[in-house]
Amino acid sequence: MTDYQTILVEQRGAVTLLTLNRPQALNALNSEVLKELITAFAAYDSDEGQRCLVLTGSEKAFAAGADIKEMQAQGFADMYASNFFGGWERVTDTRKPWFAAVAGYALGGGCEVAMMADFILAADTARFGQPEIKLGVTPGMGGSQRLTHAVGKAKAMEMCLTGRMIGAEEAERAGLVARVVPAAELLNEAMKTAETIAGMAPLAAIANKEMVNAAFEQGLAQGIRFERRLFHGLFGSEDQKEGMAAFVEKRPGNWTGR
Ligand code: CO8
Repeated sequence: MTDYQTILVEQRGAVTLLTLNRPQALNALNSEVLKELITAFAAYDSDEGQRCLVLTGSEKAFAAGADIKEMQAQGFADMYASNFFGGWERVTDTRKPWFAAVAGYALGGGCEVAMMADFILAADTARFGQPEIKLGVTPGMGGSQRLTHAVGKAKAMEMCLTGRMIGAEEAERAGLVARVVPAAELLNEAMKTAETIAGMAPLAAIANKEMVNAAFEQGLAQGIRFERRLFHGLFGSEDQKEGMAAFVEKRPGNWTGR
């Protein structure tokens, strides 16, 4: 297995558990973390035995943002020439399901990475915010777009303009997180949820993910057409035959991913 410095990767059955591991910097995201995440996500996506991935951090911080110390001295030309942090698209291009299990701080880039996930499962200790304005900058990893899609203009604007953090309950009410669980239960709940997803027909999981994401990328009529085409397409799969036969025969489906 690849030797990672800033993340921990563990396979638990069909679930990949990926833990951000820079405790000295509250899991701040630097170029090394991004490079390792790209490798780990690509390995997950191409491993047929892995069916769901959980991205998590520590009790204190999912991630306290992009690494300010790495960015501090850079100028426009440095950022633009290196397309700094442009590689995150390689994480969001992951086709198979993955979600974020967030405890503690998810700030700036940390909040943005959590929002890249298919959904967020939050501990009651989770705190979300886009405090970049306090550093004289803005979100830069999709936060202004994804946060606004998730919580609407009023709350997104208030959070971006003031840097105010919101707690897990407020985040759930606002639609930012799927579910809040007690902090002590976060990992158990995340594994249970991941195992549920891992137990589903793999092609259907990818198709469900693609069509829900389409709702953010295209208009309603186009999205509905896309959904119908994918739905039709699954009738060319063995797992559709198996899933429907299993229902009629009152037994669990036995998936091949074909
Ligand atoms: N970057 C680098 N180091 C950090 C970061 C960070 N984002 N956050 C925390 N650390 C470090 C601290 O410097 C400290 O290190 P040291 O012990 O060497 O001084 C260590 O982690 C522990 O942090 P604190 O002592 O500050 O811990 P506290 O419990 O007192 O405070 C907070 C916790 C409130 C989370 C505080 O650390 C904080 O405010 N952190 C910064 C939060 C922030 O501003 N995040 C946004 C960063 S900018 C960003 O994410 C932009 C993303 C877009 C990039 C796109 C590029 C194209």
